[in-house]
Amino acid sequence: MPPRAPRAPRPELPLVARARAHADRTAIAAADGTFTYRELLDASAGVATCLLAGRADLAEARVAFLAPAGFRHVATQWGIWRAGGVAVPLAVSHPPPELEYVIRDAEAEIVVVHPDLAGSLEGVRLPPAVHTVTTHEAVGTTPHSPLPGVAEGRRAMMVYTSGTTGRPKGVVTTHANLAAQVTSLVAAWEWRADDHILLVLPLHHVHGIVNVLTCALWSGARCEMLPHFDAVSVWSRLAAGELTLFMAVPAIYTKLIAAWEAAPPERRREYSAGCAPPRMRLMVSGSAALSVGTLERWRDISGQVLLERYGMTEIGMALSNPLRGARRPGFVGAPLPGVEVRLVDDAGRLAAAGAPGEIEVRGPAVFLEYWRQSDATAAAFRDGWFRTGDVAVIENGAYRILGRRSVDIIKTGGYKVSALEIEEVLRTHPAVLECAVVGVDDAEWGERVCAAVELRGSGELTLAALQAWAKQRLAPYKVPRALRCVRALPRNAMGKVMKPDVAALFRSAGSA
Ligand code: MLC
Ligand code: AMP
Repeated sequence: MPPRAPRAPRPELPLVARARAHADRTAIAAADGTFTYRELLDASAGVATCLLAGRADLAEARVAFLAPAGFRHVATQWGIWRAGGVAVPLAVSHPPPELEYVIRDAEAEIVVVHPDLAGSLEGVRLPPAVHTVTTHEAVGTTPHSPLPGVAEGRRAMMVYTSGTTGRPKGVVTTHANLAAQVTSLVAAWEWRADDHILLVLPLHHVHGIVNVLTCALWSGARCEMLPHFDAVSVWSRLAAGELTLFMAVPAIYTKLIAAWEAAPPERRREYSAGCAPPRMRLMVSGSAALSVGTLERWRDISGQVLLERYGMTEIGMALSNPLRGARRPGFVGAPLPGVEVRLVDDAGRLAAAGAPGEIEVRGPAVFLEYWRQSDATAAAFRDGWFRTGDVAVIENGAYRILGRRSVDIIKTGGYKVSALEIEEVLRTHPAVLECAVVGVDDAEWGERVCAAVELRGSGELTLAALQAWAKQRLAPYKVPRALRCVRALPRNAMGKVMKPDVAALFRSAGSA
């Protein structure tokens, strides 16, 4: 019998292969303990074995998971990847209807849930075929090899994002997309194994998942996690003087500034000293526009000039101020390594020099597709370029974001929400005949979600009652923060609601 040809080596994900080189370094420090890369490799192999349940490969089955930031969250994410599945992170803050929507839309085959959050799933009507498992069972499974090889072109993750049409869409990224997003930032911001970052962002969006967690783990760095954002806890970790990196949305910097201002002088000195270079080497802001006032106040407090960058779920990060060299307040810098960016006019022609245009992005970091929405995917691209819907201008080589093409996209606290999606839910309230939701500029949150409502008959509605009702149905950051009950919404001659006039209702009367 002729000798058997040696088997081709199974492709191992670069993130996993790289972790082997850092086996004894600390990967995660969180409420559930401090863990090395070796422990992460072992635990994620256990998760993969559990999810596979005897199969050779999950073959891109979607695995939704609901776990607080911590070791088990990360071990589950890696375990899904190592088993050949698609990781669908669920938001710890979401009420049952939002969780159910994602689980059903993604057609998740398995839901992994942390026991502390099992209550959140109680109100979720899971399709009968869905199999649930706890993070503890999964992490505690004895790993057995071999795990499947996972080629880089395969689907890796689905993050849900709101758009101008319909309900949130699953943004599908491949392992190659994720690697491109990560390597671009690792190069631009010079991530290294002795970096130590504090994660305070939610783990159902790319800012937390890619820019903080995955960049850290790709680099052999230490990712320390807080279960949720709390300004005083963040300041005390900064004050300890151990961190080298910090990344957050502008609303978080605003809250940190307020907490610093509320602290006694001695504490303020400790807080500020903890941000001092060279140990703290980079503080980044993104996901929403950083006001020059916040940048300047942060510089006064911390001595750090925030690096502002621009990105999107579909593309990872596209534009960044430089790590070395001058950072221009009010600007988001230039294209990151491996990312092509252009500005185009309404007809899709390159914008004239100095003229505003829509940002379009191309490159290996750009997502594969919206899950099961081929029309929306096709509409999102023009000649191979992804259309972001954001408008910018280039001045002296740096991009400045001017706004968005659609009034129906709101950014609040760094979260993107769709006015239309909120309106659709509000219309199901028994007292609401018609409504219009707008984002109103706000110094603390960037924009606040505000709702103008035409009531049915002689009904009454208070903001508190609407909020209590909406919280059961919508993510907390989609719940309206101000309400105006009007006899008739402002409409044009065609009967279309005029959103700028709706927003004016809130500006003129203050918020409440
Ligand atoms: C909360 N509150 C709000 C609000 N969110 N009020 C107005 N607008 C909002 N958006 C109120 C609550 O009702 C509550 O009020 C109080 O604030 C505290 O609520 P909380 O839920 O405890 O808030 P907190 O945990 O402090 O949340 C704030 C935050 C959070 C800034 C930490 O919003 C956050 O984590 N944002 C980051 C989102 C993110 O990661 N985006 C990246 C997407 S990816 P009361 O009266 O009840 O006390 C992306 C691509 C890219 O954008 O480029 O990165
Ligand atoms: P998301 O769809 O949640 O990924 O959010 C992406 C959107 O956030 C972008 O399309 C922009 O509108 C916005 N965004 C991200 N970074 C910035 C920034 N630095 N300045 C202004 N807007 C930003």
